[in-house]
Amino acid sequence: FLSHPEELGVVAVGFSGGQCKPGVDAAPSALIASGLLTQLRDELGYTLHGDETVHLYRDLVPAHDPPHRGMKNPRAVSAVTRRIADQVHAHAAAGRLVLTLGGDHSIAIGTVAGTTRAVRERLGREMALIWVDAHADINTPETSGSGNVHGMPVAFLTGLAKEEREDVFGWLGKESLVSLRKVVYIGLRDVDAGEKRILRENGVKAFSMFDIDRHGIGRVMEMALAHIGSDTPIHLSFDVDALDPMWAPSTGTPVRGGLTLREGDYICECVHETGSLVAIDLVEVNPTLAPANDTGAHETVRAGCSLVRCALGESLL
Ligand code: 4U7
Ligand code: MN
Ligand code: MN
Ligand code: MN
Repeated sequence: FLSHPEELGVVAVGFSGGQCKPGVDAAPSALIASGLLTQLRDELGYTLHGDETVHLYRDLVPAHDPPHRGMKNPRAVSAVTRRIADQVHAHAAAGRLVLTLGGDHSIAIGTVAGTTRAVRERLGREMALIWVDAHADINTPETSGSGNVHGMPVAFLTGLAKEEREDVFGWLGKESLVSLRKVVYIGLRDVDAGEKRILRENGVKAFSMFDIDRHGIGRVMEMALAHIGSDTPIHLSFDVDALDPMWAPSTGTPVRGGLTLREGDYICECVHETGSLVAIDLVEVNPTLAPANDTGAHETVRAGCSLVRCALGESLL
């Protein structure tokens, strides 16, 4: 689906407004400092587009941003994700693979809106979305208990959550949405009651940790990709908290009983192997959330780099 599969558009997003813990905005610099982009260029042979500057979007964050429908920082998250959608769209429209380094998971409202629009324009097709996460991130503003938008991106991206006001996600038009039938979850283990109802009522395809234990990650990936169908462009949105805190402790909402690093890498390898990957997000790495003198932040960054390299083909012999 890419006219330039060896060209990588990189968008580094230092944004944390989709949740309340500072520090997740420091992830892109930490990932880049640990050599991720150099490895992609020198070892995997990608041509990188976009500078290594981490975008902070300070000009888009309003001074006064009171809650709307219970959402926290609604105007800031809306304006920043709208800008990200344009950045990602520009790369995808040029036929490049897009790598976005977050940031909290609210930024996927922008990344997925950008790719889905480009895929529709360039190929006239619908895109599939693989969401690897401990959480379903499908709360509507009304079902959310926290008001944190990083728990709502899938609801906005599938049209389950709608808003008229342009400055609070009203800019998301039909062309930016993904069909719920094309969403597949992997790694779920902390899903709110309201979210379970939404998943059930809409028959959303989801592979929880229970399914991974029952069938093994190999069979789960077969079933996940079979659901999407071959010959469908894929956007992979990887929340590092899908990994067990043993591998990725430095994240805002860790949940025990998660994927091993090897299972996470395998998911990324399988998606790479399809040849249908159009974009990947790596989100929710928070290098500041580690006990002092702990190696947790370093390990989490290393795990994140490994996931990205696997999605971009490092394991090919
Ligand atoms: B993440 C939560 F209530 N569901 O809505 C919520 F448990 O992007 C967590 O997956 C959301 O890290 C987690 O706030 C968002 C909560
Ligand atoms: Mn840039
Ligand atoms: Mn999560
Ligand atoms: Mn998430």
